[in-house]
Amino acid sequence: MTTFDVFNGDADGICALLQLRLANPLESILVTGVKRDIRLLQRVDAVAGDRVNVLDVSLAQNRDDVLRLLDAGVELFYVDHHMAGEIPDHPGLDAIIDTAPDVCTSLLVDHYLSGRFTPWAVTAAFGDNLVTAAETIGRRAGLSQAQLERLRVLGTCVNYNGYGEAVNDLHVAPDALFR
Ligand SMILES: [Mn+2]
Repeated sequence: MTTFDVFNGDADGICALLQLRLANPLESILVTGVKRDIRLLQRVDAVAGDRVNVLDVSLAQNRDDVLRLLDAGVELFYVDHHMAGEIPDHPGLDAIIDTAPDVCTSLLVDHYLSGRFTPWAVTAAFGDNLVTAAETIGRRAGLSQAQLERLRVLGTCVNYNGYGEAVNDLHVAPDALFR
């Protein structure tokens, strides 16, 4: 059984996966790319019994591959805040999708993990320019103004690292940055 971790190469995608892997460390195949490379699931060659975690890429944009993988017997865990379209009703799909404007994927993962790694969610929220949400959740978690400021800089830098035509354009490849 193989696990694939498919994630947007921006701060939100990387910080969402960080939270999941801090909670549940395991070896996985990382599938990611530049921030604008969102049709990531077409690169996933999973078979029955495999598990695919998908973070911060639109289900609407990956719908054909979601259906392909579900039909093949793959288990999908899908967390996202982009336009999803109709969510397939399939026992192999566990989806947490919320398109509210003050939510990002890492905040959804923070909620899913009951706030175990909130500083990473705060970092991602800053990266997605959700400043109010980042500060509110960060303060509630006991972070100081100085700590919030450091996470704001980190989230902003990781977010902008994702901009480029190809992975070679980036300062750090997103999978290397995750590791
Ligand atoms: Mn996002």
